[in-house]
Amino acid sequence: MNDMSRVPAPSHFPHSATDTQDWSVEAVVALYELPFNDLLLRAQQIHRENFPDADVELATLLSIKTGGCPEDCAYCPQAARYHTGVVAGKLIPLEEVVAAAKAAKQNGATRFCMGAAWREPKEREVEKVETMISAVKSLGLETCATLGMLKEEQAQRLKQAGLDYYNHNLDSSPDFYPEIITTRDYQDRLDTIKNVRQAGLKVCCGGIVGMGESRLQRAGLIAQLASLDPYPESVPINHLVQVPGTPLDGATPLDPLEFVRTIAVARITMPTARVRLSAGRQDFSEAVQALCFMAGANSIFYGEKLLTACNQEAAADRALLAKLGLKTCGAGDATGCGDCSSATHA
Ligand code: SAM
Ligand code: DTB
Ligand code: SF4
Repeated sequence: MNDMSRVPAPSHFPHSATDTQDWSVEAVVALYELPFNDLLLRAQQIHRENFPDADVELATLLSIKTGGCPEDCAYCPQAARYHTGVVAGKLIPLEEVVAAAKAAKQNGATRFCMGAAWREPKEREVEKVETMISAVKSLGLETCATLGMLKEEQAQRLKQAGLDYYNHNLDSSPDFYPEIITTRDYQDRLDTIKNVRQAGLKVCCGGIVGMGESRLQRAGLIAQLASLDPYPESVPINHLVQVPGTPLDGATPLDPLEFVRTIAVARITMPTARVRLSAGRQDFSEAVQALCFMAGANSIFYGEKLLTACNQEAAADRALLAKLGLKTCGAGDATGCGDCSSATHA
């Protein structure tokens, strides 16, 4: 049953990060429960008010340290304890990172995200990643890294090396989280996000849906993200990539329209964020992905590979964006897409 009285009127929605408000789980559920077209209309209105060009950001991922991770994230093919066929490697050489970043830029990506299968980086690892960040930044790409838990001092060092964004996901709602991960708790994640903010880095933080959580729990994730003060500049919404050998392989698939609703709710509650249609996108038809863009998604992971799993082919992405008449953020422009022209999200 729709109860519009629980949904803030459009004029009361926050329109910049300075307007960050506490989103109750109940208010987010009320958005989810709107008739589909009402939800999409509202999301698209808010999207256009904040992103008049409606451009799409292309972010390319590279795994700089694959597999062998001591954590027990039930979705993750890189956890050493699951037998997924992912071969554990060492931190890759700088030259490989630079070559991949050059190729990503050549293909039109504006953001380059380096991921490592660590619980947290050691000091000498931070040093090596600093060198990688500086090299990627000097190519004129926006830089992002996801290395696990981070102390404030480490975040400061990465910032000084040229890091723009740090990705650290909340992954799920606080109540569902213990069913997915037991080796670090929700507060550890919030602490890392705080450390990243304190260091002056921009935050990339989202989660995964399709892990068997309820709608209430999806709303719980979005309420947590939207109530971060300020909310993240980038919000990756991943659709579980089911990997044989992980405990979540075989989870009941999410209704694709529920995924579209999740994108719309993220857009409405975090109006100036780049909402990224992230991992697991290749499971959705072009029509569903088009609905995600209508719902306010304005970023994608772009390139044949995510970290270890396959992504939609870059050529297929270019064809889809062309078919939909969607522009991408300033390809080849060192300033990236100049997204979030609002002061706090610049
Ligand atoms: N090890 C670091 C950490 O966990 O913070 C960084 C890399 S980790 C792979 C980054 C994120 O990828 C996870 O938090 C999760 O949201 C996402 N992820 C990992 N495996 C996934 C899967 N099978 N499907 C969807 N998203 C996944
Ligand atoms: C995020 O939210 N999704 C990306 C990125 N941040 C690092 C990772 C997706 C991983 C999908 C499974 C794999 O490739 O191993
Ligand atoms: Fe390790 Fe990150 Fe995978 Fe968790 S998500 S097992 S911390 S690589």
